[in-house]
Amino acid sequence: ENGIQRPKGHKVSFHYNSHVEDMHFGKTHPMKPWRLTLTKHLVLGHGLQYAMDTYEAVSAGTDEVRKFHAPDYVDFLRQVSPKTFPELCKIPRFTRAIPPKHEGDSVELGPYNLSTSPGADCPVFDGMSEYLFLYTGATLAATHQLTSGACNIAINWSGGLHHAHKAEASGFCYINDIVLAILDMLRVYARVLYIDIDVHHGDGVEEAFQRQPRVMTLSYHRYGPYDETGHKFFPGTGDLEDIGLKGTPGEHFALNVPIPSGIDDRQYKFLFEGVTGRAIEAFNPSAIVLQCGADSLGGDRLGQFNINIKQHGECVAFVKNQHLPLLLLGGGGYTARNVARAWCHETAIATDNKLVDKVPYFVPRIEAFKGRAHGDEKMYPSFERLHKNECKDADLEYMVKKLEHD
Ligand code: TV1
Ligand code: CA
Ligand code: ZN
Repeated sequence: ENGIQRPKGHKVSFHYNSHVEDMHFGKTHPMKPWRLTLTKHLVLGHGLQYAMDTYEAVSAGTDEVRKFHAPDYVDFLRQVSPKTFPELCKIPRFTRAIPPKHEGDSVELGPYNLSTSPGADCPVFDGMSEYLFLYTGATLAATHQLTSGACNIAINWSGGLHHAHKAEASGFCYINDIVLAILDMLRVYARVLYIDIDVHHGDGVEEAFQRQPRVMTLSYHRYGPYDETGHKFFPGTGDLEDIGLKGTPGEHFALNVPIPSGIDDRQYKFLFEGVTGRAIEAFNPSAIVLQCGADSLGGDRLGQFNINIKQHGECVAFVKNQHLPLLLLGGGGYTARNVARAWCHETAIATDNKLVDKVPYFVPRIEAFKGRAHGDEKMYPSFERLHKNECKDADLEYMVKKLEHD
């Protein structure tokens, strides 16, 4: 008996297709779809499927993806594979989309910022097309459950790919499932608030709605020089001054919270609850989309924050407590065991369940999960590399004041 129960007073739907787990971006690429296998096994191991309606996702249709993306880009993504890539690159309609070469570029770029070079952020890999349309299909199915009133919270941990542009892949993201979801939600809801706790700036979503007062985008992210070399942390946008496109109705409907490396639980809570609370008060959204990128956790392979699963989950709980239709999406997260722990913990939060410290059922292939499932302060033993910049309370206070003023 694990005590898992259906939530009282609201319904949760969970959207997934195991086929996404089999994908490989490349040997050394940080994005590992098998983190979703770990997440699924933890969710099932705890019995959380009994607390929600679970749905097997089907692929998004070409027309659905074209609601945001350029028709030629969608055609390219439909057909692309390592085998077809060289031939597709020769078709004039697609050749036009090859970005100009910059000096010192280490990878050879093809159309739409896609590449078959080993170090590419957006590689062309086997099964890629199926993968893209599947994670998008899962997000759209989750969205439909919400907009039809079939549930109050819908979850797709395989979605949340916030960097993709209209006709360009960027930062491991090819199809912007978030933009597609919000566009669909706008048919039903007057105002949609998008919140992004991935360690990277949610630039693709912000850009798509920068002229739009019915969508407020709010991203919390690492911002500033990456290290001593002066390179900026990806994608380099999301300054405090960036508040939506000036001179359009969308001005003041984007919010950005740039954060130095090393921010801890207490500081993040102060920022997140202060700013998010004020944004909700001012914007009065009809529904919320929360991108739960887990690369904001301490110990992440790419991230530079120092927050625990406990605080990451408290962000989800805070947003859930607004009692608005809520779409929960994944995103980044590059230390797979922590990603799975966080998203399983957050599935429990969405369904009003508390997890026990041991996975109650035998779960194959996750024998490595000997530790606690969540909330373990001692989970990240070494933070040396995280404290290159100090995160000062005074700076954070200034930021909240500034955002309140705007
Ligand atoms: C192949 C193999 C690709 C090893 C990419 C880290 C790799 C990175 C790799 C990597 C890596 C980035 C840049 C590149 C600016 C670009 C899902 C021209 C060890 C939502 C995307 C980060 C984050 C992109 C996505 C970033 C998300 N960081 N090893 N690439 N240069 N790209 O800096 O927000 O989490 O790192
Ligand atoms: Ca973010
Ligand atoms: Zn990220």
